[in-house]
This record gives sequence, C-alpha cells and structure tokens, in this order.
Amino acid sequence: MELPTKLVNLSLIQQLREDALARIASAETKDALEAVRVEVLGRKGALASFSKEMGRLAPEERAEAGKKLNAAKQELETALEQRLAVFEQEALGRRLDAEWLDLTLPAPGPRPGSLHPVTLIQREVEDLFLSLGFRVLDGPEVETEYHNFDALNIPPHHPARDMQDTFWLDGGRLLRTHTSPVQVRGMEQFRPPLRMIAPGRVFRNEEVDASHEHTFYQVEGMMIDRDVSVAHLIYFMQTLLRRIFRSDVTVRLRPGYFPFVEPGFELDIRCLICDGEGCPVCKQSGWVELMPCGLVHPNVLRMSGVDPEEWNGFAFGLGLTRLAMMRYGIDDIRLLQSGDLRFLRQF
Ligand code: FA5
Repeated sequence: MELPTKLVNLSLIQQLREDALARIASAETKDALEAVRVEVLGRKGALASFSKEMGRLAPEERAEAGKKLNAAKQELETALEQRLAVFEQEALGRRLDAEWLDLTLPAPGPRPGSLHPVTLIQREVEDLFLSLGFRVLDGPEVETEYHNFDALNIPPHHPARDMQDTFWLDGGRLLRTHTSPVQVRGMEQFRPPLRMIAPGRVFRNEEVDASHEHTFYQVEGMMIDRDVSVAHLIYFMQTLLRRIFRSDVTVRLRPGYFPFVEPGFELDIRCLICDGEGCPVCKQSGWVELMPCGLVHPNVLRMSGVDPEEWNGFAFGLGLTRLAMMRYGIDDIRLLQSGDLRFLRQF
C-alpha cells in the first residue's frame, strides 16, 4: 500500500481504513489476507507509519487523529480475524467431507488364515501313524549334547558330528540337529514294545539353498519289538509314501551311514519338481534325499536301557519339509519360511 506523502490527517486514515476493509472482504485466500495484515497492520505497515507522523501534528489534531487511528486498527484486526475464521471453517468443512465414513455399512468379514503346508503334511503323517498303532511324541528343541549325539552312538570327536553342525548354547546345550534324540527319550520313558513318531523342528548351521534351510522339519519314526526286520521298515515307508502321494512314486534305497543304525539306508525319491530331469532342488541329480533309515544300533538300545538280545527295531528320519515340497511342487524351500502371504494363501 502506498504511503501517504501528505501529513497524516483524518481523511487519509478514513481512506486507508475503507480500502483495507474492502480488500479484507474480497480476499479469496489466507495468503491474500496475510498480505493485507502485513501492509496495513504490520510493524512497517501503513498504520505504523501514520503513528510515527503523529508527533508532527498540532496537539488538538493529534488527539483526534490518535483516536481515529486506534479505532481503525481495532476495526481492521477484528475484520481480519473474522475473515480468517471463515476460511478455517470452510477448510474444516472440506476435510470433514473428505473423511466422511458411513458407519451403517456392514464391516468386512473376518479373513480366515490357512494351515501352513508343512503343518498339513505333518497332520497327515500323524493320522496315518496313529492308525498304525504308533504314539506321537514331542521332544525339546533345546537339547542336551547327550541326547542329540552321545546316546545315538556319536561320542565326542566322532566325525559324524561334523555332518550336523549346530548352534551351541551355554551349559553344553544345543539346538537339536535332528529329531533322533526323541528316539532316546521315547525309550527312556516307555518300555518296549514301542511304536512312536516324533515330528518337530530342527536346526543346522548350514548354507541355505533351494533345498536346504537352517531351520526345517523332520519326523522321526521308531518301532522296537521282537524280530523286527528291514521288511517291516520298507512296509511302513511304502505305506507312508502311498498315503502322502496317493499314487506310486519312484524311490530308491541305497546304503547310508548313520552311527545309530546298522544296517543304514538312504531312501531317495525321484524328484517330482523336474520329474527326474535335474533341477536346483535335486541338485541336477534327479533324486531327492527324503528319508534315511535303518535298524537301530544295539549300542543305542543298550544306552537307553533296552536289552538288544531281546529287542530290536527300525528307525527313520523323514525330511518333512522336503516331503511338503515334493507333495505340493514347491521349487524353493525358502518360500516356506518367507512369511509371504501370497505364497501361503495357496494352501
Ligand atoms: C538325519 O537327520 C538322521 N537323524 C535321520 C535318521 C533317523 C537316520 C533315523 C537313520 C535313522 P539327515 O541329516 O540325512 O539324517 O537328515 C534327514 C532328512 O532331513 C534328509 O533326508 C532331508 O530330507 C532332510 N534334511 C536334511 N538337511 C536338511 C536341510 N538343511 N534342509 C531341509 N531338509 C533337510
């Protein structure tokens, strides 16, 4: 706003007041309003410079001009506040319109989850073995060195310990590397004859790839009775595979070494991801190691207080996570623990 060149007088104050009121009334935005405030009421604004001029007026004019100036200032301040309140009211109205909720609409229904594919397979395996007279046992994930290794005929410094590198905890405890310690706990708790399975999570300090995880699931199986033979073992394994795959799958049995069985075998399944052609899951071999097994070593029976002269038995360690991969055609084990709901919702 132009500063008056003439000495301040009543009509100049009146003119300034009217101009400013008109600008306030027609301001369209808060910014426009702020500009009027700065120009008229601000520290360097028109009213301030009028005030400075007052000293140059004759005393009788000064009193009258002072009154007018104050009245104009108050009037303009009030007009600014009122106009600002209008803007704020309009902004609030717009926000409430945008945030409007229809509380009478029905709520979205609950979104049911689904069981993890490993859990689905575990339940099938449990149902089958329960129907065959086996009991389902549980064992601790934090194990003693004795149960995980020594009682399975793997003394300290035995090279077989290197095959199952693990996470050691304080006090000689460790995260179990397999479900086989539950064999020992089963024999300690129950006298033979004994049929048991033990599904559970196991841990290994291992490089992760398409078919290896550091945390995965196994199902241990064991039957202790009189005159148990490899024929019994093969019968139960065949029954299991038929039930899970609902059709014949190609398997091969080859010798395998585990200190807690004698003789020991590896049961491999023809890779169902590539149909034996070779892929990252079977490491291009066409076969996937699924279920090592064998007849329980007499030392293992003896250490758990079972007389090997009277009793013998078979044991197997099924790779449950791999079984789930074969059953559902999952081509990378890492998907199972990814927590990715797009993957999990398919089951
Ligand atoms: C064992 O763990 C023995 N305790 C199995 C056993 C039990 C043998 C009873 C004899 C008698 P192995 O380390 O091979 O064996 O593991 C068994 C199965 O677990 C493998 O065949 C495979 O299917 C699965 N497995 C092993 N390592 C991994 C891994 N890193 N990720 C996913 N699955 C694995």
